[in-house]
Amino acid sequence: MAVEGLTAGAVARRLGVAVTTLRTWHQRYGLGPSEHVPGHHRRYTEQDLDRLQVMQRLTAQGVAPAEAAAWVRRVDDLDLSAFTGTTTRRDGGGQAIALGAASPAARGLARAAMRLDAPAMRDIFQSAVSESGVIEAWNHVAMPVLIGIGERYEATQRFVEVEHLISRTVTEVLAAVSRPAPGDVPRVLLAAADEEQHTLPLEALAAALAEGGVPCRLLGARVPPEALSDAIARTGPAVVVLWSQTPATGDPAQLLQVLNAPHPPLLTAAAGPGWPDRLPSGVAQLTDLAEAAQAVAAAARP
Ligand code: B12
Repeated sequence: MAVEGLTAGAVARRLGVAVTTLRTWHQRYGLGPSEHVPGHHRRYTEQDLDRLQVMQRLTAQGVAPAEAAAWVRRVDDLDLSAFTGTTTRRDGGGQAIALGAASPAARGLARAAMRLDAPAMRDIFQSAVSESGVIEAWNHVAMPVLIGIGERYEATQRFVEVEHLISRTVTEVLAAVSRPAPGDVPRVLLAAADEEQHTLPLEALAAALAEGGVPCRLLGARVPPEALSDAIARTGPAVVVLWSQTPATGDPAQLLQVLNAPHPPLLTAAAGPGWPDRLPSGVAQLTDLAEAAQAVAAAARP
């Protein structure tokens, strides 16, 4: 949503508050318009509107305006410069990495994540999935924010709560993508490597496959080798994709075990940045969601 350059009247209408209330918030609490258009009154930017939405929600819940404004400023302090294309020194000495061309929806998601606004996060990501499909929404909305949050965590050792809430929200939206009819037997098995807790990319793959009418079984996080073997023996998949996010979980012995199963799948694929560069021969390496969805769908065709 491009809302750059809104007048006070337009903002008041969007928020359902009086223009005089906006003036009070501006004069008393400094929550005014920040965009300067030469020869005009200042205009409200998308970020100003975000702040005022928080202010409006809190005051509607009975929080005193001064306290609500203090909260809005605290959220501002956490400011996601990582998503706005600027490079700033943050507390903890961390250097935020510019993401430059992040989409407006990604910036909106990042801001909603920073203020722990789960309904807004869900709304933004859900709209992106409905409008552009899982692959676009993952690549251009969820992924830049997740990578940015990872960088902020690394630089500051903070924002674990943001990481958890956004993970939860992304999971919920991806899980809500409608699945193929229950009669279709899944020929695809997706699993995270042993001790691997990162599962969102596999959840995105499962949702992207579902959009294309391909059912799958998603075992989820931390799948021990014996459990993986048992699942393969019991379901005879045509495709197995194993996700490793970090080198700590990327032991290629897990891939060899799949290749050496009594009835190995047609396609054994390693996905994620945790695997070593050299993989056992016979293992395909998947590097992005679109490629993965295409390769898996092709191999799963009966
Ligand atoms: C969300 C998250 C979590 C959540 C996961 C929730 C869930 N259900 O998945 C939780 C809180 C559980 C978590 C835990 C931990 N995390 Co974490 N986490 C993340 C975060 C923010 C996003 C993870 C993710 O989904 N990545 C996927 C996409 C968004 O990122 P990417 O892998 O870089 O994408 C590239 C490729 O993978 C590819 N790609 C993207 N999507 C897809 C999809 C498919 C199908 C394919 C084939 C390819 C593909 O394209 C990208 C460009 O090349 C990352 C940051 C990051 N950069 O990934 C940290 C990150 C991965 N975590 C990290 C760490 C350190 C941890 C913990 C050890 C923290 C701790 N101290 O406990 C634990 C790990 C525990 C374990 N054993 O697994 C580090 C890893 C550093 C490293 N290289 O070793 C990261 C990089 C954060 C950081 N910068 O420090 N984490």
